[in-house]
Amino acid sequence: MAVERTFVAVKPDGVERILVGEVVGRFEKRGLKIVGMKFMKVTKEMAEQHYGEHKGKPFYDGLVSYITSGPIVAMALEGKNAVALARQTIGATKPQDAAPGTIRGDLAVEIGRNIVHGSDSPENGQREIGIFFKPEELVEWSGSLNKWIWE
Ligand code: D4T
Repeated sequence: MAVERTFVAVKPDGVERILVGEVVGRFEKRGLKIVGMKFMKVTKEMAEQHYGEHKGKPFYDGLVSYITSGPIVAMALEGKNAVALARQTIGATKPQDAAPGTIRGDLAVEIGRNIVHGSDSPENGQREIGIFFKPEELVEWSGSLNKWIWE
């Protein structure tokens, strides 16, 4: 399995609810390596680029105003199968369908307040990291625990 990168963000509701540490900790403990992280406001232009595939859908305007309503924590995470592992840790989009033990299954109620975002493919991971990070903001480092996490 190839090493992948995925874009994960703690959305404004997660920040407002003081869940940053809880959410970031779950990815760290899962074994995903942080290679980029910043606390930031999302501009309307970034939101429109990020959620371009949803333009025209009934929830689009609400989605853009929600993601731009307050600060987020943007992360680039790296690991074998990082996209699928992060999505599994996050849980189903609709919190009522998300399994207990997942972030949304444990902490969220509404689809429009679902705490966290994770890329849905390695291609989108690269694309979304490119929207939120400049290349020099990404850090290459070899975690000393990697040999205990990856075979
Ligand atoms: P994100 O992108 O936030 O990780 O969500 P998912 O990958 O799990 O889900 P998605 O792309 O289908 O939806 C993006 C975003 O839109 C919100 N949404 C979605 C909503 O408010 N109402 C809806 O009916 C749907 C389908 C939630 C996540």
